[in-house]
This record gives sequence, C-alpha cells and structure tokens, in this order.
Amino acid sequence: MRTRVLKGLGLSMLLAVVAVAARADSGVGDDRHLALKESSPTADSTVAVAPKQIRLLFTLAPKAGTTSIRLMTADSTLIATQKPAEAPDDGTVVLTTLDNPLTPGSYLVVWRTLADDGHAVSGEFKFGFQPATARVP
Ligand SMILES: [Cu+2]
Repeated sequence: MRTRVLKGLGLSMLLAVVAVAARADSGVGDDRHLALKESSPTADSTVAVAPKQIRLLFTLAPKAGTTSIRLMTADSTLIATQKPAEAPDDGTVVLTTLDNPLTPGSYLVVWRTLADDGHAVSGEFKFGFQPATARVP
C-alpha cells in the first residue's frame, strides 16, 4: 500500500518535471528568443500592389549575414531575389529585393536565421498578390 502511494507520487513528480521542461522549450513568452514579429507582405495577406521586397521584422537582431529568405510560387518554383541584408537603420529588419516584377499568384516565403546566441530559427508564411483591377467586386 505504502509503495503504491510512493510510486504514484513519483509518476506525478515526473510528469510535473516534463511539463515544466516542455514549457521552457516552447519559448512562448520568452523574449530572449528570436522570433519573427512581422513581415511585409504580411503573412496570409493578399496584396494589391506587387511587392518589390520581402521584409522580415524580428523580435531581436539576428546574427548579421546569417538570414536566408527564399521566395517561391505555390508550386515551389524559386523566384530570383537578391542576397538578404539587414536594414541599415535597424538590425531587427532583414530584407531581400526581388530581381523581377512579381506576377499575380500565391507565394511562399521560407526564412531561416541565427539568433545572436547561436540558435537557428526558421519559418515560412504565405501571401497572395492580386492586382486591384483583377479583383471581383
Ligand atoms: Cu536562443
């Protein structure tokens, strides 16, 4: 009887430790970890004017020169862009300029960067480009 109680207590303590570890790992609400804060175009938006650049705004400045930004069509065709660069006035902004005007369609942005503490962070988001004149009223 006594051992059973102790075993039960051991298991709940283990679960509590796992729960705390999982929470610490998620980084939610932890502003020491770099994350994507905003982007232009905005994730899941449809823009009426063709974007000339893809801009990423992070919660912290990534390590200079470590950010990659890949722009792809919905069928994963890579679109030519310049090497990403930090905005001259703001290290938390990394942008890339498109080589050619974007045609209407759905696009995927895939990014990857290194935080100052060496952690790799990556993500992706979609946006659409639909010229205003082509919109159904
Ligand atoms: Cu970190």
